[in-house]
Amino acid sequence: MKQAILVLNGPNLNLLGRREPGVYGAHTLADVEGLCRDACAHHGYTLDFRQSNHEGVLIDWLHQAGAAQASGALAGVVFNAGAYTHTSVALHDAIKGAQVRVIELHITNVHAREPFRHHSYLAPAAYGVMAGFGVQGYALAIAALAAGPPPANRSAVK
Ligand code: CA2
Repeated sequence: MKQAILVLNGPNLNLLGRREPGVYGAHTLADVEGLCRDACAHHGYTLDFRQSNHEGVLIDWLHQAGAAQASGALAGVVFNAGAYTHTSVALHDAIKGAQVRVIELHITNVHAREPFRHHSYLAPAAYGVMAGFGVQGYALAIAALAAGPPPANRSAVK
């Protein structure tokens, strides 16, 4: 059976393409799901694509993802945690606790934006970080997960 890749989207990303197109572009979240589906198919994975505005729901999904990765059913997670990136110790703990391979993803280059977006609570727990490539970053992150196991300098948890 094919492995899955889980793409998680956090708060307000349901507004993509409908507000602030000058910042986030014109693509909707449905468009992003389509490009993720194509990228997963290209690399031989199935796609599980989700969005929630609720921190606890995202935490539950990360826990489930850890179990699915441990069973061999899941290759990893591409996670755009939105503003929770900059606030959530709970999501940091969830990634570590679930021992799940997560690529932190941002559509924009958060480091070129307001100072409050420069810090990520998730990055220290993440397998990798992708930022600033627009919605194509989702396809690039899926390619990174498909590229295989982490190099030796990364811990087993990540
Ligand atoms: O660049 C990204 O992908 C972000 O994760 C997007 C978050 C922001 O808080 C992060 O700093 C960077 C915001 C997601 C909300 O998306 C919207 C889309 C359209 C209109 C309003 C918000």
